[in-house]
Amino acid sequence: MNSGHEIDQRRARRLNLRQDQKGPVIYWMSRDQRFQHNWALLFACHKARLLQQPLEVVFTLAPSFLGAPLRHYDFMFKGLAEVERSLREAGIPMTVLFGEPGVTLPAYAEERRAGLVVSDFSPLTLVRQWKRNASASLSCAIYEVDAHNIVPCWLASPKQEYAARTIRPRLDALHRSFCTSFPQPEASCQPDSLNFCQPVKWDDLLDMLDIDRSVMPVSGITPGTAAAEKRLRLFLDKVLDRYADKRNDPNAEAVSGLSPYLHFGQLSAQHAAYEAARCEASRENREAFIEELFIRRELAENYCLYNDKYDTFDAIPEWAKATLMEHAADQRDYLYTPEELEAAKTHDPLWNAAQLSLLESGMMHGYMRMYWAKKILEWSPSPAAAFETALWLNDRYALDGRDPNGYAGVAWSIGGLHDRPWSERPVYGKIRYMNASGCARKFDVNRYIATMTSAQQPTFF
Ligand code: FO1
Repeated sequence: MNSGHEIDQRRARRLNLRQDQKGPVIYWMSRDQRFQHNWALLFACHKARLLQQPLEVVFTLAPSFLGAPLRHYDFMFKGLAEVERSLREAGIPMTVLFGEPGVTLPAYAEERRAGLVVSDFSPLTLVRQWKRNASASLSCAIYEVDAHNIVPCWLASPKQEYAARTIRPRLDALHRSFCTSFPQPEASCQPDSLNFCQPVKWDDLLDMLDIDRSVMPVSGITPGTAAAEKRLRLFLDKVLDRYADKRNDPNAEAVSGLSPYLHFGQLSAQHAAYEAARCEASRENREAFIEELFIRRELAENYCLYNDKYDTFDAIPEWAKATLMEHAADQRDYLYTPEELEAAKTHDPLWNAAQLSLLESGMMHGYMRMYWAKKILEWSPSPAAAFETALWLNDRYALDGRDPNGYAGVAWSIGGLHDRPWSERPVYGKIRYMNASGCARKFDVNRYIATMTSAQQPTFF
């Protein structure tokens, strides 16, 4: 790297025991879909320099991905096309392989006689399966670099943590040495021209996917790293100074709006935290934002890494399972099917408004997500069904769906994950309770309902 930054070797770990060989270096991009502020790409550049070999980036596009509909691929492809342009400007070719990643990646590495492969980190079961399959059949070394978290997930803790208060000291202890600025990615042994590397045909790839095309792209947010940077700047300069006391008011728009960019890796959480620590806002506001962006988010990663049932009711703490099962037969005042909930057709206008914002914008205010999920617990036939329905709706419509934050969020709301027992009541047992009058004490619920149900926001039904 040109700025003397050495990469902290603790960010990388080996996924097989093979040695680096003389051959091209491949960065197998998946989670961190960006050119700047990407430790996996920087590690690959570092290896390419050491081996004096060319570097290339590969994205393996699976025919489908955990039920993601058109909305998510539209956002992801627009971001990836921007990455392709940035890489091309740096003389780094990008290739997209269509098919089962655990098969297409090793086959391509073989064909290219790759010297080594660098992958980025994801705790999700499906992606870990891809990597297990790829690592087993690769004849070269493969590394995994945590480019998504400030503190590498496996370093933060060797086990599932109980709550924010148990992981916070571990993260705080490592924060200073890991939350640094980034060097510029640089590949010094590239071919003179990239004419051999055809531009990716994104539209053709979109047509090849086996996906649900009824969940349409959203219009209110622009995909890609450039838009993410703009949003981050606007948030730090104009919004953060009222974050601490307004972040639980859905009408105040005092949230970062960065979660889709963070989910697709179009923005680095470390870069956001590094800039937040240096902006004008008060210490209280900066710390409140870092708590969400760093502690809460990396606690969610820890949950998914060490609890392989993370997307099921079984993953929740034993005390919560016991209390919910004790109240499983309690009278439910209202019962709705997943389809009725999807259509925002309940008796509760506040809940309907939250669901409409999910349908319409692909986003839901953090405070409303808790209320929204807890009412699904209240209005579903069983806690396990509620867990499933909440994840199904979140992953189908939320731009940041299929993400550790989402799995931990539903498990917190419905299953008391990372929370504690509260006073016992019907249906919830000792799970923390929320209701509309509690919301009304915090913000103007009628204004929120009016905004989300206003005529200019056409509904899907
Ligand atoms: N990552 C990939 O490497 N290949 C894919 O085909 C792919 C599809 C995809 C669809 C929706 C979505 O929300 C994420 C998707 N991802 C894909 C990227 C994704 O961010 C991560 O790989 C996983 O979230 C693992 O954390």
